[in-house]
Amino acid sequence: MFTASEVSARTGVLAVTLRQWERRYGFPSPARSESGYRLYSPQDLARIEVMQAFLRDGVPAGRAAELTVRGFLPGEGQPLDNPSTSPAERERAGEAWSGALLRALMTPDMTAANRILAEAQLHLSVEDVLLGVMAPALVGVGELWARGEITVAHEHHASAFLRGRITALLDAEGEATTGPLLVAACAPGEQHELGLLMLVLVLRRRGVRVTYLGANTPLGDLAIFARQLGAQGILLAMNGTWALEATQNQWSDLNGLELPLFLGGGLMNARPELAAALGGIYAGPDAAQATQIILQQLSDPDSAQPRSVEASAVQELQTNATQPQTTHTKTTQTKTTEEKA
Ligand code: B12
Repeated sequence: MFTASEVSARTGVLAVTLRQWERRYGFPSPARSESGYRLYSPQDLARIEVMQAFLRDGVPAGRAAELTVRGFLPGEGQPLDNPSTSPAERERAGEAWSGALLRALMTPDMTAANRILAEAQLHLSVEDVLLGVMAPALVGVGELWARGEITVAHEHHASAFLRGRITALLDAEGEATTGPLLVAACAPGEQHELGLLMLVLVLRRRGVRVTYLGANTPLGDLAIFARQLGAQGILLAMNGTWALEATQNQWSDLNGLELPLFLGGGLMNARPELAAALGGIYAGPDAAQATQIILQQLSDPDSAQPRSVEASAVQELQTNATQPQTTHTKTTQTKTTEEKA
């Protein structure tokens, strides 16, 4: 067995880094001496060297730890996560896991849901798991709910489970210490946060520092926070017309920030022109494309769409938004025909 300083001397990894990996990734998992000191086994030592090799290859720390813990070696292709696997094959695999995940969530059988996600994570990149497995399962949940085939309880349970899995991946990824700094929030009145969380994770994996605030964020408070942090940009999620009026009313609270304001989410995907009408930048339909657009914009600010102060698109949508919304707060049994429309 080796003490932390012996491991440091052999591998060059500082004791403080070893403790950080242990805390963040659950690896290495040293035994303890009688007096409480960490003792590393030869296997721990070997894994630390594998982790270092992944890091030298440019693999982000969270992913490197994930691969190391699963017993992969640098350069060793995984069945579906290597360049020789076609996007179509990865898509088909994602669809199969996504269907299985949806069934498990609706049963509900959380042991199966965990197993399916673990398998998917073993074979697909984190991005493919988020966008090809979890996101379609969530869309499936929404369709079942809208057709009155599942209860609000089923939807809440599935959302809470997936939120937990995404935040676990975020924790495992850890925070970069360099790189552009962004603040991410849901617009005022917006409760849908899972898509934005996915984007935060994808961006962090590209070395962007993103501070995540959460659902329903007043824009004035967001501005104060972004200024205090010295952020270089803001991500704002808007998924439905329910968030539009408050966002437009509070938009002037962002005046003077002089930062790119990236907009996305379901509403923006349906009406991309609203982003410029509000005064922001539409950053793309999903987390993968948004990441590219955001990185491009941060490195070349002139590439942004021109900002416009035309509010007519927003006003027109607000007028149409007065029609009744379906509600997740009613059970399937009590939904009226009008609400389902
Ligand atoms: C889970 C869920 C909820 C949960 C959210 C829990 C949570 N913690 O997030 C709760 C219960 C709160 C909820 C509430 C409501 N919901 Co809901 N909900 C859903 C559901 C099932 C999943 C949402 C989701 O996570 N989707 C998956 C993610 C991955 O997709 P995404 O959000 O589009 O994100 C991607 C991109 O848009 C982009 N992106 C996302 N954010 C951002 C931000 C930026 C800056 C950028 C660049 C990109 C970006 O990247 C993401 C990843 O690729 C959807 C079904 C669906 N089709 O999505 C319905 C759905 C969105 N809800 C719906 C409705 C109607 C509602 C309610 C109005 C019901 C009600 N009256 O109570 C409320 C509105 C609450 C509010 N004020 O926000 C409808 C919306 C229909 C419409 N007209 O738009 C849907 C589509 C269900 C349906 N089929 O009818 N909901």
